[in-house]
Amino acid sequence: MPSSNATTRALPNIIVTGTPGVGKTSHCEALAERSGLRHVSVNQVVKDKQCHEGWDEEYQSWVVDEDKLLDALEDDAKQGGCIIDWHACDLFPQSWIDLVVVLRVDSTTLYDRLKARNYPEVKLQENLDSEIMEVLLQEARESYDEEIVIELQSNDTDEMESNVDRIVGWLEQWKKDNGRDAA
Ligand code: DAT
Repeated sequence: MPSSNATTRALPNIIVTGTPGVGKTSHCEALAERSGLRHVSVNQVVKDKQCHEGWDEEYQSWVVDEDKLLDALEDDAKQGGCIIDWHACDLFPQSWIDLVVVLRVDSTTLYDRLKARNYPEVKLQENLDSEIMEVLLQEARESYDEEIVIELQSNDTDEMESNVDRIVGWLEQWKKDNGRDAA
């Protein structure tokens, strides 16, 4: 796994991204518990800090105001140690980010997960298409250096555990590379 270059951050920032339902929240929570990094749920920030232009009835989601969102996240990102949980990644400045994890899942599993969430049909179908077309993976590869983008499968708990192990291993290496492993 890649490690990043010198930075002023005491700890790295990691994005965990992917189509809704791939397992971002589950991974971020497990990773936060293991690593001590902060889980930054962008959904929650959008709601709490009102970084939106209203509610989209058809999609049943907020229409995000990206400028407001970036302002709301900037201090945390500068400090470092954030695990950013969001179904997009191209809006974050490259300089903020040390690792981009793109989670992937088989379509049948994704269908079951989104169905269980009672997603509206139009939203369910769009998300399935997006996963099949690798939209988030492409977005990540176009927005960041390819060495910091990793694709991980998230079909079952074994995969999730090994993903979290791998990211924790990357974090330990980052601390060594950036002289933050003293303490
Ligand atoms: P997201 O935050 O990407 O929308 P989530 O973490 O809320 O996804 O997960 C959606 C559902 O799928 C939830 O019930 C947990 C389950 N899930 C996700 N990833 C999984 C995995 N690797 N193994 C088992 N269950 C998983």
